[in-house]
Amino acid sequence: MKLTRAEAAAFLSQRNDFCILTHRRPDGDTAGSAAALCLGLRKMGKRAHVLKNPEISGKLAFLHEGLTKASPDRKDTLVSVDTAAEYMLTRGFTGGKILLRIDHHGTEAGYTENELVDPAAAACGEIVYDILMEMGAALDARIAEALYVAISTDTGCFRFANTTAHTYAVAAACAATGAELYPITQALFDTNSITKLRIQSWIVENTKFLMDGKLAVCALPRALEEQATADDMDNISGFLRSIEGVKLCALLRQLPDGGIRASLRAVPGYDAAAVCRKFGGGGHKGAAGVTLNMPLDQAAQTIEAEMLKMF
Ligand SMILES: [Mn+2]
Repeated sequence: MKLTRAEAAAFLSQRNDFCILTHRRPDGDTAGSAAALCLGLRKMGKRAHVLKNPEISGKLAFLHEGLTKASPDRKDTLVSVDTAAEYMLTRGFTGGKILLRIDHHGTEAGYTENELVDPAAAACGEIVYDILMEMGAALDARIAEALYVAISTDTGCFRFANTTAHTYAVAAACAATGAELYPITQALFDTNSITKLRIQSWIVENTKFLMDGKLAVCALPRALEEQATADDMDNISGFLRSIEGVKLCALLRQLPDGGIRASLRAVPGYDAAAVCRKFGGGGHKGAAGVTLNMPLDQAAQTIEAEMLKMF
């Protein structure tokens, strides 16, 4: 069933025990949304945990301190945040009925009993904020930090085209709590490791540009990532899009299990999700992804051919 924000708030208000699920290769939005929802529910006197996500990166780990547990309890209501499909749920999750999905990915078919999916929200964190307000949960500095991580990461620090007045309104509400947001901005958006810069340098030298530089495709060999952390690789596909003239781009990476993950980015007027859907993937128009089971160079050719059709 599709729920409104008020219905989702009522759904959560009626229950007392929660386990919140994040997605694989967790980003700031899923990690921050889960932390904010967990903390907000606890403030309302409920028992809430985030299911431990073994893949959480060093920069995001602070969000889940003191909030996680290794497995859901029988009485827990399972809630997923920012997770578009069942197969994307965190590796720590071994099964169970998810009663509510809170998300902003509009491309996938529902996989839960109830869902609140709003593709107009730049970040899932914006929806979590709305629900907490509906529930009457006051923000505190820690909830504000978590929400700020969620909305700032999914908007590239309020630079992407998905940023709306509501995004800024949530950021303002976060700042109004007195939370220290600058250190978060500095750590997430204004700090680069040498490893990350070396990988970016390799990308500059090895990206294939087509259609007068509007289309860019880069296939990253696994060996290049061996020294890299999850933080080094975070939004590496956004780096390709930042190159002048690039409208639609794809960065392909070899996953440890042998698959190829293609991450696509697009400026308004181009649709990254439409390309990914052709191969069973999904996402947003501006940012989408798909996993392909074929050699790296073949995957790059396959994605490139489909992207060319967009021109
Ligand atoms: Mn998100």
